[in-house]
Amino acid sequence: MRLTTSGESHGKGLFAILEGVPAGLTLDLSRIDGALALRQGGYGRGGRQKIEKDHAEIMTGVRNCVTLGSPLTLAVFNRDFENWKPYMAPEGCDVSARRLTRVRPGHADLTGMIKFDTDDARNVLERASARETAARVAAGAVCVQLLEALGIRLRHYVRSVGSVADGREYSFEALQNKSPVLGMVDAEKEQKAVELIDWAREEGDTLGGMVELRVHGLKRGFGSCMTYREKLDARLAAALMSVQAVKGVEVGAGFALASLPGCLAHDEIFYEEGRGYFRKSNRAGGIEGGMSNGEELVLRAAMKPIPTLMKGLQTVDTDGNVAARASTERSDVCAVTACGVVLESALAFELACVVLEQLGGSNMKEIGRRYKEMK
Ligand code: EPS
Repeated sequence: MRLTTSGESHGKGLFAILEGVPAGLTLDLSRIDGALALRQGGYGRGGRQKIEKDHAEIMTGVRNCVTLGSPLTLAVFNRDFENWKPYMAPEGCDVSARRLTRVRPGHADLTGMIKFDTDDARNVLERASARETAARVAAGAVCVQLLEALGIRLRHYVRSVGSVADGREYSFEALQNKSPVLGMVDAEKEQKAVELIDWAREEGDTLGGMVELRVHGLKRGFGSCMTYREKLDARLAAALMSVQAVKGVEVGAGFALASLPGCLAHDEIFYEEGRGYFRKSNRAGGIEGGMSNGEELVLRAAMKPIPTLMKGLQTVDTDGNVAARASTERSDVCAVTACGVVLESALAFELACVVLEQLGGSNMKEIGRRYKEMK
């Protein structure tokens, strides 16, 4: 499969073209808008989400809710474009208004201005904005349904917000009970996280956090140890790192493994007649030698705090190169809950790519048959 997204944060909309979706996949279209609504949610979001009510219009590739095998085009139109038309319209607009020159540390503003040779960071930030993730979530919701048709299910939850961390381990089933407020499982921790977000809002500050993602039902043997490009962990990590504001990814016990002796770091192998090979632990996060080993996939991604702080960090105004406070209009205080939805979408797309590359096939029937035949 191949996914291209396009669109600016305050332009006409965000668009996704998803090529290579097999024919014969029945889609529940309401689940696409459901995922978009979840992406807009989470305690700590800013003013933009009050303006938008994201809806994906399916322009191509689907007939009577079933995929045709042709490229899917999904369009999420920006309601806010009405307000931004005078400054964003492709057909002509006032580019001297809404300039951004007090560049934000942590954002694409400064490097983007130099790289793309512009004296207005607006030309860069419009695309660098996490608003782009609406298109990725729309496409991801298709990929989630493709994987589910094979019996592969994804779930995620928020493990930490700022310094409030939930260190417990949860079964895949337990993740069903995460809270709609922040997407955490532990209610007490979530309450503390909500209080921390309230504090950050008052301070004009922002908060990041950690998301854990799980994949249940993936058979062994996806990815390959034979070439570095095919390694499943490398591909999935790259997919998660591609999400705006993500600065770290780990697989299984990840960074903690570096400080453990080998006897505590690996998952010993057992065999029982009828049950086959099994493990009593999953520190590898379901991936050994760059291949799925049949255990649940466990990945974590760390999101940095959003770089638009209402209190404005120290920076330079590129008009005259004088010291200034970084630009602010409105911002999310914390978007870790939304980031979780985006991460799951990015994971679903990349995993669906891996699965389809390995199984081959043009329609869901033959792909389903081949997946069933795998051990
Ligand atoms: C976002 C929309 C944006 C930001 C945020 C995510 O809308 P606006 O710029 O109009 O407020 O709220 O994007 C950023 C964090 C960013 O740095 O650009 C969205 O829909 O997710």
